[in-house]
Amino acid sequence: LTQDELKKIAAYKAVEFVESGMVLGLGTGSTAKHAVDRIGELLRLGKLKNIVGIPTSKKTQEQALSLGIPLSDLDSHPTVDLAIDGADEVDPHLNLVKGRGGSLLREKMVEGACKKFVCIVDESKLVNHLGGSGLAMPVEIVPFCWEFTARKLQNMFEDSGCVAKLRNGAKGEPFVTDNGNYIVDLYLQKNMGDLRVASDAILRIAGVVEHGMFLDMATTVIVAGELGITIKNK
Ligand code: DER
Repeated sequence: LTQDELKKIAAYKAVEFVESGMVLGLGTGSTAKHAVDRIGELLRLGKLKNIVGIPTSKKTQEQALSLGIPLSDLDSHPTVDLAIDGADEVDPHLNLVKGRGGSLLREKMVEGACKKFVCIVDESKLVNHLGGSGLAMPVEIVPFCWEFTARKLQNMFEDSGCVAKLRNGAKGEPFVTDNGNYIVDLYLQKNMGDLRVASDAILRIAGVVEHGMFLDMATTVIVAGELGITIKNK
């Protein structure tokens, strides 16, 4: 099975949790894309009714619109019944790294407003410790004096061998999020110790908007692997 086929299997399994009448958080990324497609298909077939989608990015909003999924926002629906979204890393406690697709702020707002957050991944996303795999730990920051903020982040985790890099777009310009902010990716040589301590320290930096550690947020993680599907509950 290809990685994308595994993503689709996990996504379709998560959509089995969707009931008619639900207010749904619609995730962002290649795994969540399959879930949104499936929801659109079930609505078209009449197997799901009265769904309201709360998109976690402009990209997902466009996809949902093209599928005819009725959309709204958190102002109108401050409580969301169920969110389905992917992740970049999942640790044994169901803590996540998200944001390598650049949508972490709206994802965290929507998923933070959910009664249930079902995370969908292929088995390659499972790690023992968040942020220790040498891949990016995204932090959304304001563009104003971004270097000042990036340097503070890098220095904060120098013991973990941290390198902070501004994320660039296709043409080498700074990547700009849906919210008009920049993203600094933190590359760590080893994990950042106590995640809650690290999370609080990052959020205390004035120029930081939000980071990609989703701690104690997923209620269920659906993992699709070569040997089948595993469902992990909090
Ligand atoms: O950017 C995000 O948070 C996405 O959910 C991402 O982390 C997962 O994307 P993928 O499903 O394309 O791997």
